[in-house]
Amino acid sequence: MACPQRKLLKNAVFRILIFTLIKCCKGQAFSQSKKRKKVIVEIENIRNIAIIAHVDHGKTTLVDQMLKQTGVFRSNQQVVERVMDSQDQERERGITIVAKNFSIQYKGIKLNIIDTPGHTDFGGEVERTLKMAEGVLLLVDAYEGPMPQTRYVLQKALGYHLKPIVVINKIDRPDGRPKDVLDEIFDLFVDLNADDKQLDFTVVYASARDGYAKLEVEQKSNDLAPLLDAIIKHIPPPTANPDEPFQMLVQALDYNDYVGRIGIGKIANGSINSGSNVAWLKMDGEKRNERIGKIYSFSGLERESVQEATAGDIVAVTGIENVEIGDTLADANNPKPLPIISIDEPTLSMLFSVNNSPFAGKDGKYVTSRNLRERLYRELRSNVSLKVHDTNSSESFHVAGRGLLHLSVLIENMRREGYELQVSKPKVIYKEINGKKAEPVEFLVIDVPKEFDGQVISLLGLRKGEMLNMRESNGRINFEFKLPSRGLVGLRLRLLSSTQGTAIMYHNFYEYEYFKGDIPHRSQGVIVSMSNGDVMAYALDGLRDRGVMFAKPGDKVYEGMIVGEHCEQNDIAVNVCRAKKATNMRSATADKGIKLSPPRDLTLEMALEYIEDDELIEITPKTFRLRKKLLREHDRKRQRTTPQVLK
Ligand SMILES: Nc1nc2c(ncn2[C@@H]2O[C@H](COP(=O)(O)OP(=O)(O)OP(=O)(O)O)[C@@H](O)[C@H]2O)c(=O)[nH]1
Ligand SMILES: [Mg+2]
Repeated sequence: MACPQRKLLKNAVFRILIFTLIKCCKGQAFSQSKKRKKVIVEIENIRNIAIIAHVDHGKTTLVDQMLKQTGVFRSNQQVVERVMDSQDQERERGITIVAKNFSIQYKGIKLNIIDTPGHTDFGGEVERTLKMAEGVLLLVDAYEGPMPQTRYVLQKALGYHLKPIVVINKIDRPDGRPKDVLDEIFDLFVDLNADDKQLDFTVVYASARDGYAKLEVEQKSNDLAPLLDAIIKHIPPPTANPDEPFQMLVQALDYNDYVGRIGIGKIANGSINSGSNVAWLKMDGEKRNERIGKIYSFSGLERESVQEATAGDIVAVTGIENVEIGDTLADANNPKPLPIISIDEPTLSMLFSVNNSPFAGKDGKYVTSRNLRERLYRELRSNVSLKVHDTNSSESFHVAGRGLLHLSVLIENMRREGYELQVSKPKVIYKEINGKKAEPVEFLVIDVPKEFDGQVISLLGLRKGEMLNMRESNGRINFEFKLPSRGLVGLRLRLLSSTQGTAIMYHNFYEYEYFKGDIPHRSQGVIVSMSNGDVMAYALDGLRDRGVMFAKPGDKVYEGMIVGEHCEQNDIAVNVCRAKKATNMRSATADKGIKLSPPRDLTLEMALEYIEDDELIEITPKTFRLRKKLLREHDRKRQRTTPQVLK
């Protein structure tokens, strides 16, 4: 008896032990999963901030001073102005085109900062980077006050529930009006339906140029410490769950010859070690297992290789060759995608096609449709608000962007890289709303001396502009209009010429509204070359009364190339290569005595605004030329007489 009893007891004790063990484990697991959900921690030693503003309100200048005053540069280091504007076109045009990350250390806290562009055409850059931040510095010029792009970027920041600090910049300006500007900013917040918490924003007054900031206009200050302190105090630290599986949304890309493609983003959860395996979750739903290479953390303007990075920090990772903006990198065992960034749609499109002019292939390295296609699709990887589509012809591609500058910066980059191409007149992108045709409408601000108010009103009236507001101060009038985007084409040129160059004009996309009816086209025709050869001074002299020339003696032209603007409505074809009969010397310099007015110098943007539907711009690495689509006068005449099918 004793034996079986002992066996039973042993069994019972064993069972109880197992049961307790299972319960314990279960309990622990349960409390761990409970803990996992609860552990949302504030990463106290990090702040992620985007600097946003209207164009030229001083973002990049403020960045210079932040870098200088927090010891990123050596004391004797020679630093160029606006150091973040590192691309060629950024330095030449004096504007920021691409948003960029850097970091500074202040009082033991790492500030990851993003300098963003202020120009409306690069709004997509602001949108793509805002999700990396928990707060924004909204810079507003102490004289100009809130402008169209201030409204746009603030609206986006409020939409993402980012904490704003308002920085009224350029308070060194003698014409500054910081108190009024603060009222205007407050009104803007109200207008954008900011909630009570958002309305309770902190205000800092600053001179980015002179490197100081203060909390009251009357205070004295020698440095940016009040602004940096305000950032630490008011911008919330990132919150994340370091114990959750790793997740990071790729929000920017970079490339380096040694390591290849680099994905940049904020680690939303968990942590990652260099060389570890991750799941690469593409936007189209595809999932791949990959091994990441190195991890870099931002340190000043440099990137520092780190072994491990944790939630809340903004990092750059290598090793995933074709990673794209919008992809998620996630824990290999528990892969979950993060929400994709939504970017406003493009409003303007044009056709990019292979150069087929008589001068094609003379300057360019990349001239084929394959070259063109590959380059355009490559651009999509980092230019988030651009769209490219094939057309029925293998020679042409639809390229859509957020404005003329957005597209012309791309064209200019391609030209510098050695591409040849032709582009057509930019067209706005129509939509259908409630079964009716709708078009993009811009919010437009024009500032002119009082004596030119009549010109502004009549110019805008012709283009279906609708005045929203008109304010007079210091002898200038500030107009606010709603205007179909179509009406912008050529407006800047006309406005400047009718206000003796004194008008200031800013616009940005407002919304889609029902089609507003026809807007008159270019009022003048063009002068077209009817021959191939060198432009002769003698020939231009004979054409003085016919209009303004774009070409000058010695320029090479071809039949169908546009060489000037006709003073009347119709186009004319002329022989600009005609030489003096007596000498018949076909040399442009032979006509020494002739004094011509200087030709009209068009920039690429002016040319894009200028051309009509039957015209193209031919772009090569060395130059650009305006041309008719149909080069022969005979073909153009035939087209004019062929009845057009009305669409
Ligand atoms: N007087 C004065 N001028 C300033 C100040 N801050 C910037 N500027 C000038 O304003 C101009 C534009 O400055 P940026 O720093 O390039 O402006 P931004 O906001 O980065 O411009 P985008 O990136 O193109 O939108 C430059 O000529 C600066 O020198 C300031 O505090 N006072
Ligand atoms: Mg800038």
